[in-house]
Amino acid sequence: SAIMGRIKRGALIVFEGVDRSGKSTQCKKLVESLKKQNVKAHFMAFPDRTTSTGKLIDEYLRNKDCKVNDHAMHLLFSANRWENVDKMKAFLNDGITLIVDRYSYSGIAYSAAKKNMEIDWCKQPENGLPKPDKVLFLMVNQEEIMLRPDFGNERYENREIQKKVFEVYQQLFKENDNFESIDSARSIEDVQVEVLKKTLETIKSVENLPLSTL
Ligand code: DGP
Ligand code: NA
Ligand code: NA
Repeated sequence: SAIMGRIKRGALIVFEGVDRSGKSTQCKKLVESLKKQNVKAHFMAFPDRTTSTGKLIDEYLRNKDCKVNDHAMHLLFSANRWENVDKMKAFLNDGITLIVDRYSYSGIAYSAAKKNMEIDWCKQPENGLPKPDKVLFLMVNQEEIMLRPDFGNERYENREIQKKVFEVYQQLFKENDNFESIDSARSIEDVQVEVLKKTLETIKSVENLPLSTL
């Protein structure tokens, strides 16, 4: 009723960046920070390795010898996002802000980085997914990251691929007005202060606006 008023929707906040740029750490801290301020928030990560498509994706990422057609693999990653759409919309409509570790832009960047994969083709299966209200792109020194001891375990973790992935991300950055660059070469705490500020601003600015689609 008019007296009850509408529930203000949650914001869809996505973190993007190359491997080991600090996304997961920042996402988890951000959900904690928001909850401390009594802002309803929920963490999600893509690929979601727990679902049936996620198990295939996990096998593909961990086993570099696993050969699957690149186009088929792209659609599988996309399906993994589509599987979660109803859940995402339910959270947002309940006024819960979603903090998401990777999304469609990872899908486009990592697939288009491959030979014979065109960026425009890669964008198509993402059409119609909920559009992020803000994409926080974590910027780091790639050379430094690749020296870390835990770098290099999974399929895409090599210099050549990461460089191409970054190039596609740069193009996406130019094309999308929801992208914001965050200097992730600072301390975890300093980065967190900035992402919390951007997130709170975004929540406020979209709470009465409808969710749009990619
Ligand atoms: P993470 O769990 O965030 O480390 O991501 C796993 C890896 O999968 C990472 O190298 C990025 C890549 N990735 C994430 N989403 C997609 C996608 O939609 N398509 C492709 N090809 N790769 C993806
Ligand atoms: Na990774
Ligand atoms: Na390509």
